[in-house]
Amino acid sequence: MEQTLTREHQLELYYFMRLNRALEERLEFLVRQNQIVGGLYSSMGQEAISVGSAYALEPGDWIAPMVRNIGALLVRGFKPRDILTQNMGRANSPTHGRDSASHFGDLGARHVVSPISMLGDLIPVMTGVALGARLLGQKRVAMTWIGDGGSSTGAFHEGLNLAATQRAPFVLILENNQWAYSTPVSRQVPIRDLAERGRGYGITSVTVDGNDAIAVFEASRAAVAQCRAGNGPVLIEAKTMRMKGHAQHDPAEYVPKAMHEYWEARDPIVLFEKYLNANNLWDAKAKQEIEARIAALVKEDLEFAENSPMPPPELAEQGVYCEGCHKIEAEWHRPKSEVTPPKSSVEAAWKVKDFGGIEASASGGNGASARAAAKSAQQSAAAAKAAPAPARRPFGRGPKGKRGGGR
Ligand SMILES: Cc1ncc(C[n+]2csc(CCOP(=O)(O)OP(=O)(O)O)c2C)c(N)n1
Ligand SMILES: [Mg+2]
Repeated sequence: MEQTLTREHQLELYYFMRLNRALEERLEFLVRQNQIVGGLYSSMGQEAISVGSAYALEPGDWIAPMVRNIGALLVRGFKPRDILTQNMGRANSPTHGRDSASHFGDLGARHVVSPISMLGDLIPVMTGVALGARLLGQKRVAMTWIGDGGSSTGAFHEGLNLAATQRAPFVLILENNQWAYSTPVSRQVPIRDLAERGRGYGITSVTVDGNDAIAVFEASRAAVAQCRAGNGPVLIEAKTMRMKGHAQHDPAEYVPKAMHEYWEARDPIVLFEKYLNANNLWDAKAKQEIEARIAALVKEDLEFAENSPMPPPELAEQGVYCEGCHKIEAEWHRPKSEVTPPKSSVEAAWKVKDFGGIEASASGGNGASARAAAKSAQQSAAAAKAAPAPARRPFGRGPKGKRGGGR
């Protein structure tokens, strides 16, 4: 595939992945120091997915991260101090201490919709965001992430079907990290490649190595371009591994040792370092500079977070309902008259060519196979007629001829 990233871009990808990991390593220490409010859901080993996919978007596009997508938040411009204060429940965190983990967003400049805990629900929501942007005449793409487990929820399937039928400019990154709590993919879904789920809805669906940041970026870039050209949506299955337990409380002893080792040898950051070396994109000095920059930033922001106050108790009763705290206003990029009645109720712009019958469709199709299918259906109907009818008890009668208990 055509290489679209400059050396600076590639070093920036590395920087975000390393910052993602450095932050989560620090958060793990903070859990042990009892400084974290709520659970900590590590994305260790999955950094290439959050960073590589979010990096393919333009500033005006929309994202909705899940808990393992700190990397996407960093790409979107959030600072380590936002993530640290948020996880530590401090008054100056993005949610002012009201919520934890990466449960925050920014409907303003950064275009980040907050996560929804109910798995799958972000799919119809972000499809709606994508459709809303299209209605306003904006050329914007919406992206969210889902796990292998989350891909079995009803909302996943309903949302994806809506996105497909509306050709929404929507990109779904399906992080197949092999586990949903303690359930392996093989015990949850009867298929190996979860991209099949998107194909079932007629959506462009691809599978990529989720531990290869460039592969994730390139697949996402192509998906975003397809959406922007009006030919979306796209599902990208990124194969990876959840390298820690579900959250900090879970030692994940159910994970086979050999499986863990298999993925350990494919660490996305180590792989990317090898790639940068092999392509002479950096040297020891450049690596050292990035490491020093990250260490200084995390240290400074950790001090900031540790010195930040806890929220005052009375804050809990404020801001439950919107009290003019943010202005939500449509940003029209097309004349409103174009989409307001009576124009919206004009004659349908589409044509129905396939009437859906078993015979060859009006738009063409394989007439021979349709006729064969019709013939075989007729034959089974005739065979069913010839077979003796099964013995049946009269409806509503119990074993001794009394009336049954009803239905
Ligand atoms: C609709 C719904 N059902 C159940 C849960 C509880 N739950 C939270 S995380 C999780 C496992 C998710 O697994 P997966 O989607 O593979 O994501 P991963 O944790 O591997 O990133 C479950 C069942 C939930 N949040 N929402
Ligand atoms: Mg999973």
